[in-house]
Amino acid sequence: MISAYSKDQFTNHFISRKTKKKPFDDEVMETVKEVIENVRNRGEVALKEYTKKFDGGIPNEWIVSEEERKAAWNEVSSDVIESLQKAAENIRSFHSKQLQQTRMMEMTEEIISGQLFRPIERVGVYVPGGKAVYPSTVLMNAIPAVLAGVNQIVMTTPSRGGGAISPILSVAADIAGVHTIYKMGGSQAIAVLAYGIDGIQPVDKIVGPGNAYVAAAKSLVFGDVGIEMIAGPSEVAIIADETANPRFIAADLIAQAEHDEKARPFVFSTSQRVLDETMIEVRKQCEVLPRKEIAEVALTNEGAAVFVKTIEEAFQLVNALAPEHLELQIDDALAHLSKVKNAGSVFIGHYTPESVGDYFAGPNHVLPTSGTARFSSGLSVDDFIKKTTFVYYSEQALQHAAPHIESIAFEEQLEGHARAVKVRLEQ
Ligand code: HSO
Ligand code: ZN
Repeated sequence: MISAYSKDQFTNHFISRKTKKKPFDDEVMETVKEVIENVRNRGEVALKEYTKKFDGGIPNEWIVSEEERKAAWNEVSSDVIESLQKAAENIRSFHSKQLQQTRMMEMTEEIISGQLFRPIERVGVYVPGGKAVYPSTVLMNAIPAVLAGVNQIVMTTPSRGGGAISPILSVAADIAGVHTIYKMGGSQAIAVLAYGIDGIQPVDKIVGPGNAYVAAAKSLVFGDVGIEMIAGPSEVAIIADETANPRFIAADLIAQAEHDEKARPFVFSTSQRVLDETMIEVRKQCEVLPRKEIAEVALTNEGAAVFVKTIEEAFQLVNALAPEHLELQIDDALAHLSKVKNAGSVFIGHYTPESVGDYFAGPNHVLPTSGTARFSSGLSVDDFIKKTTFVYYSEQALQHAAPHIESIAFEEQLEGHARAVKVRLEQ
């Protein structure tokens, strides 16, 4: 079901930037442009029209009430609540170590310089509410914002036909520490987060996943607000050697493939036997998978199995691919970690499936996709922090620096810059 690719075929098909697909097409972009302009110009009236059309009904209030948030807890089983709380603890613990204090770079009598760390004031977390309802995504997006000290964290998710939102998303929002929840979805919700409407203030940064319409909307409002990234289809690259268990590899490829039809499951192995047995296992395990239809499409259309001569060759390919998730199902896996140059998150050894990280271990599951791990990182506390630099010079320090500042200023033909120094020293 998964196609075999040679090293070169894989490179041409999956790594070459020329063959890379866009995350949304022009038609989606045109529709979304119109939605955003309408919400921007006509406010709540337009929001109501689109909500009726796309969510199937208009809620009485845009904001989820305290009573509704309390009631949601009775609709979720206590086991699930306990699991979400444990996961939240791990995510909190991992991310709290990312926090940084205001930093001094230089501190003498004459010169002080450093960096101030300040949280973003208002953050909006978009959470899909249709086919995919992921409370784990609420935790992953909101907890780092809470830890960063963001003053107002709002979450928005579509109502179900104008009624309540998904109760488990509401419970996850409570566990994470989300302040306000809106019952709005789609590109119209992104427009409201970016520009506000009467009674709803705009935010400074929007994070969270969504379909092509939400992704297009985020890319359009970027600049007026911050966004964390535009996520493409989810990927896993598994490096497997002779010691790998084909049942484990198959299970992890399928876990990736069940996300959606465009998800990309890749395996690179130094053992043809492991690859062959993995293919048999994939078929077998797919048979009894509830989301079999989706997984099969992804495995068949997007998947790849690549035979490599050495583990080094596998790392070369993977570093060029820069996958969102990388699994090392190899002997003494930890010793190979230093070979990873480009990857969103790495899962080390035979007993660390990606699911550990998707839900529980603590690292974030919002990760760079489509090769963007070459230059960017997964969501972290840093995404909710601004770093403001500061500098202090005494009169004496300015005197010492003056000739250098002046000479560069003259070279740039910015006489005014030189004078701003001179005027102070002439007194
Ligand atoms: N694998 C997804 C995250 C996720 N998995 C959510 C299950 N729920 C992207 O990293
Ligand atoms: Zn997942």
